[in-house]
Amino acid sequence: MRVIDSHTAGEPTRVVLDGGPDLGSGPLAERAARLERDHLDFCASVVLEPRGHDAMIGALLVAPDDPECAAGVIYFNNLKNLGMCGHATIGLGATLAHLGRIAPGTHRLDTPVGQVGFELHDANRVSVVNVESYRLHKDVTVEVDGLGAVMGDVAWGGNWFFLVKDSPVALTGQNIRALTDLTLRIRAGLDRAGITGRNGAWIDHIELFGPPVSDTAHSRNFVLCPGGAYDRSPCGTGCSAKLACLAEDGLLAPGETYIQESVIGSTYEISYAPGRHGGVISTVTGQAFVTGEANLIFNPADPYRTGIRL
Ligand code: PYC
Repeated sequence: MRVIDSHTAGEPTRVVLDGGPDLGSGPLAERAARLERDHLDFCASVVLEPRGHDAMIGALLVAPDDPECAAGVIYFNNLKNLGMCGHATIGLGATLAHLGRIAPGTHRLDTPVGQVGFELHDANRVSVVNVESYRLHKDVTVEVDGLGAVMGDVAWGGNWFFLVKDSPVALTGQNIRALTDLTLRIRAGLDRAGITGRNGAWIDHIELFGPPVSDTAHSRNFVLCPGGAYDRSPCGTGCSAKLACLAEDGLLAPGETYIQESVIGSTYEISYAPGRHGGVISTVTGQAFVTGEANLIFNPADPYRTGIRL
């Protein structure tokens, strides 16, 4: 199986070029559901140790449903497919450029949650134009073990997020464990209370905000991903969810640039235009770097060929 690794603002992506499971044809949402139902061993084997690690996001390249798109892509971690993934789309743009498959300019991608656009500015810099993002609920209170009531918004940015404005724990590298523990408890509280996204969807990403460290940034975040790892980047879909909230609260005008900093200090430039259904169409710009090209080997005698799963 041929893969190309990259990182976007510190967050890793592994693009699977060939050798992945045959998911058939048709809408990407159906193919992504097949991946999650029948091929979780494949997903875990690509992204988990000993070949990967828990922060890694896989990107399975497939034929697009719409031939106008540069590619179809299904993002996944070890647990599930991700509807959309901002950092991995930036990583995929840089990877396709590295392979000589695309030139600078605008391109479209088919994803399970709809088509997204991206602009390749140069070998590393990519702007993603995400699916329409919106806030579903404002100021939802959730009871969190060991902490009490925490208030946040529920918003869609291509994945479901619970966004907490003022993190009760400082957003520093030294606090990663405490932040991970806190966000896992917030997510458990949401699950207990039956608080979900639209149509009962699991809110699998928790996003905490606090003051930025850099003078040029507007905010810093910490994002818990579905598998329990934290996002090293400012999280593209999390930025889209946040923009939907800022727009609805009248705190950011269309076209205005906002700099979102991650817990490791990497940044995205983000902005939005009004969407057609009352939400926002966000643009997330960041840099990705290819870090390796590899052939993954799956030896039937290897007891951990499908990843270490405890
Ligand atoms: O950038 O959208 C994103 C993302 C989701 C999970 C990890 N990164």
